[in-house]
Amino acid sequence: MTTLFDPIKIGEISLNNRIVMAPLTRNRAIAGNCPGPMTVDYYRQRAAAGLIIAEASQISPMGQGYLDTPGIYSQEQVAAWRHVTDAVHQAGGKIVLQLWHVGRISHTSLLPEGAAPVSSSVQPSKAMTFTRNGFEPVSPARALTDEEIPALIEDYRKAARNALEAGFDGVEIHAANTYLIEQFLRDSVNDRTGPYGGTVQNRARLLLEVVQAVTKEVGAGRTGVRLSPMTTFGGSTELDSNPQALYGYVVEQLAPFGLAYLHVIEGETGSSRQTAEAFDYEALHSKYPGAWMVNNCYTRDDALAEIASGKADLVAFGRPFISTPDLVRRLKEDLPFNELQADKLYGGGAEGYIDYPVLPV
Ligand code: 8OZ
Repeated sequence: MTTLFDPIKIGEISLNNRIVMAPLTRNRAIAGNCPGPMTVDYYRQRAAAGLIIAEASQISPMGQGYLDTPGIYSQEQVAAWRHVTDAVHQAGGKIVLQLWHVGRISHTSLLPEGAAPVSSSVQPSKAMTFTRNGFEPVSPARALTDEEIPALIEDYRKAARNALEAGFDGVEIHAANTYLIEQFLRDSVNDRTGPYGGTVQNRARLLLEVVQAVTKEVGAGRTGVRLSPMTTFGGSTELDSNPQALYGYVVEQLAPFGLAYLHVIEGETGSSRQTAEAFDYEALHSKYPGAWMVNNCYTRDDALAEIASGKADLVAFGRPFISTPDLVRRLKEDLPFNELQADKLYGGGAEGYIDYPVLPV
């Protein structure tokens, strides 16, 4: 019987176990939106994960939506990330980078020359973002024109190339959690006409063109995709009118690429796998033959059962990995996790970042 602790090869990437560190925004980038020395320690401490998905990193200055998040568009950033990937590899781990464009979840104060955020439409978002002035409502967005889409896809391609140059084992395309690609997927946000709006096929076009460009650049076996069919972030983004049909189509279209993995956040990100409106994740999985990663509030027991039953190939843990650098050992030996310092999640220094204790050997 397969367990959480067994190795697995996903695409071109060989993992020591099926425990994944989820991508986690920590807002500790330094000048130039580069990961700094503390970030090297943070990921090195967690390198026993089968796979680390490094935090969402903007593919361009316009892709940023929160203060002090790292980027993957400049050579300075590539050089800074190299220290992270070297540290993780020296510690025996594997690490991919999450490619991020926030779309409308941004604020003019974070964007070049105070530009308005871009999205599929001008539909307002109720989301808040974190800026130099604390939490603020996001700024009104403008709709990208169809003519601007090739340059956007090119930004994803270049970011993927940069990630591989920085030593990452691959990339994850962030198509979840209310950000730009999801703003094209869902009819609650996307009211466009033309090739990127209207039908499910048209709304999925941006994601599939990004996947095409990125897989061509770095190989499908080094590319993952993340989806969150039922996430609303407390209602800040409405669900699609028919999530099962939308995400069913998306997964069917992703299947032939032969990706390293598909990463599915079940339910409401960070709070519960149960949602008021039901979603059939097994039906979604039945359309997808490749490695299937599940995420969202999994306990040890849940994760062990999920792998043993074959319902998933990989289980991602978020907050437990923040508080407990030696999470793999604690899962293996069934030892309790450290307590999370929730007030230290976003921004700040070493405290609540690289000072969580590990058990003595
Ligand atoms: C929390 C705070 C800021 C960003 C996500 C990238 O939810 C994020 C994020 C999470 O995917």
